[in-house]
Amino acid sequence: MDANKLAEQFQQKIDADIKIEPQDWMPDEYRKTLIRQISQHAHSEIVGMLPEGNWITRAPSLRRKAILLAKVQDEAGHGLYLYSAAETLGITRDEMYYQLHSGKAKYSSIFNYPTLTWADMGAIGWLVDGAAIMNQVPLSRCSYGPYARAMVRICKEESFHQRQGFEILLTLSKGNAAQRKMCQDAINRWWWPSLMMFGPTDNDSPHTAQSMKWKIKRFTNDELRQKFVDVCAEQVKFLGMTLPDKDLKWNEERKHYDFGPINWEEFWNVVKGNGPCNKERLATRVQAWEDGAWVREAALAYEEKKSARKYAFQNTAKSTENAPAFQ
Ligand code: BYC
Repeated sequence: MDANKLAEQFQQKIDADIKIEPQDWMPDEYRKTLIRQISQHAHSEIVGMLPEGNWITRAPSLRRKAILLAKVQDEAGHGLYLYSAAETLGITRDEMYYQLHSGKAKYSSIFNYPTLTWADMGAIGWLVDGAAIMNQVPLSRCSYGPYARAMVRICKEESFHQRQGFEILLTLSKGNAAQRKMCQDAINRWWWPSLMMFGPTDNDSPHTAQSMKWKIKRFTNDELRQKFVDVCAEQVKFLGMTLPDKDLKWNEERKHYDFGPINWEEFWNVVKGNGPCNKERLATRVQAWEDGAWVREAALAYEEKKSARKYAFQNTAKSTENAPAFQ
């Protein structure tokens, strides 16, 4: 069948909401887009462990420590499901790790900001995981089967993460003046970077139009950002805190909140590697990879020894198959 006919049938499947599976024909650009997005997403989960991992030893109670530890472990799991989903498209895990460790791959801008106080754990859970859920629930309906299925479990866990973050902030918001101040300060610092997580405006997003046509994305960057603002503008009231935006105002005509301008210069600066923690995050990640070399080598050596033993056993079994039984 010629390429045009295949492309036409492919789009018809997408339009009919039929999932694309790894063995199905797909345009090269669809494959490339998915590898790009899923691998960036996987890297974000893995690098995303660092800002919070930083607070595990300093959590204010055993309960908080256990919860934070579980959350950070969940993020490692999300990274692994996503690397597996990307592997179904023909890229190896080693290639993806190489891209991350060499600084060639992108990961979410949000993880290049520092976590200065315990309240940041709350703000990350509420805002960062909240933005992640807003973006990822529609991805569980995306056209590529393995990505969509990975997102189902990820979203369930993200929703627990978001609640635990909100609960940290709620506790602080009911605390003393210093705790309330810490809570407001964390919200102030994480609000704008969280809005940047949704990516550039639709006019400046080179990939959105095609990804919408392929149903990789089900909503545009601006649509998701607006939904997020609308939700947070209401939720912040329960905390008795404010969002750091003097232009935030309900617009009765649009039935949405209006909000102030995003600092896109800051966003691109962080994406290009010049945010407050880019270098530190990458160096920590590479160090963790190097520190883990002995575990990978030991696992490989064990596996080789196991297969050598199995091979030797099979050969022995074969050579004794016709031998007379012992009396
Ligand atoms: N940061 O045309 P666009 C998490 C790049 S993890 C850095 O809109 P697209 C969590 C974009 O890659 C959160 N780069 O692209 C984990 C592109 O560059 P390239 C991660 C960004 O792909 C632990 C260029 O800008 N979530 O939730 O159509 C703890 C143009 O953008 C960013 C995902 O990865 C950014 N914020 O749309 C807690 C979700 N934004 O590739 C939480 C899956 C844009 O051309 N990904 N860029 O060099 C997506 O939904 C989409 O990839 C995006 C961007 C909406 C992020």
